[in-house]
Amino acid sequence: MPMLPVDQKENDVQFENLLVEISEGIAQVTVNRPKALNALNEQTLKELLDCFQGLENDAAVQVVILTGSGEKAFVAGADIAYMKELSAVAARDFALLGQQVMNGIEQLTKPVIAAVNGFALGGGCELALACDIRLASENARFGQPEVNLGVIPGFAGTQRLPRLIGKGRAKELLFTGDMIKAQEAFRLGLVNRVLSPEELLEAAQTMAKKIAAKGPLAIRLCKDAVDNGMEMDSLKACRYEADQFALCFATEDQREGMAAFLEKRPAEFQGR
Ligand code: DAK
Repeated sequence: MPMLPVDQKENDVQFENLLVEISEGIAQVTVNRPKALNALNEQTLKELLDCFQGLENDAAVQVVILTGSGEKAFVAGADIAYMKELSAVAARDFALLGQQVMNGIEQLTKPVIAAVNGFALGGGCELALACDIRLASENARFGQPEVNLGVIPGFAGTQRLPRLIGKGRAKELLFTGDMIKAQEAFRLGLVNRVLSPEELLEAAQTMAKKIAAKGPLAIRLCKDAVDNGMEMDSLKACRYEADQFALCFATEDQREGMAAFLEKRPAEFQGR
């Protein structure tokens, strides 16, 4: 990870198309290409890959918030100007890079909250889908408009969207390319909550702080149990959960959490 410190804040990291601020265990990553409504070109995807690898390795980071800069867009998609002239081979490389980014976010051992502050279209919707939790501002708009451009989603939207909202609803969005409002996304289960634009980041920070106060190893194992368990049949998934549950008993945090409850005091988790 290019750990180039920016002027004032010690823990912040500098990229061309991302803003990264780290404070009190919470990293806020902002995709910052407002001129192109934060569309994802190759450079931005590479930076996201580097950034999330760095956050994975940074023990001080417990929760990540992902958002877009400006008031208009979270991420308006993969960069159409960049993609227009791609050869089939380059398109495959681009799709693989994008999938690496999305998989890296999904498999991060720390929770990632998407704070969707405007357009989340195509690759932008797929980026939000790779996050663990989605909060949306009232002006957020979601859609998979790839078919309007003569292509299909390339960053696993055909896979994550049906897993999240069901096959029929996902196919409607994927086949029509329709853009839906935040409230409709909420109704479909695509987002967890809808907030006013002014409240969005504050709500994401509040949620992140609440999660960061828990045992980080328990959160990590919980995320792992949900994500991996969802890909197994139910019997195997329950056994997998039992194994992850057992692993908690190898941690100091489990002893601390239970002792704190019995001693009627707040737990002080150390992530060990
Ligand atoms: N890419 C590049 N530039 C974009 C962009 C995008 N996705 N979206 C917006 N922009 C740029 C616009 O071109 C415009 O630039 P200038 O003309 O000012 O230079 C600027 O952002 C402002 O946009 P508008 O002027 O269009 O703003 P409006 O408010 O009028 O409209 C909009 C906002 C979000 C409704 C509109 O910009 C729009 O429809 N944008 C495109 C949305 C879209 O179709 N997104 C999906 C992109 S396709 C794959 C890999 C990946 C993918 C597929 C396959 N493989 C390799 C297999 C993923 C594909 C996608 O994500």
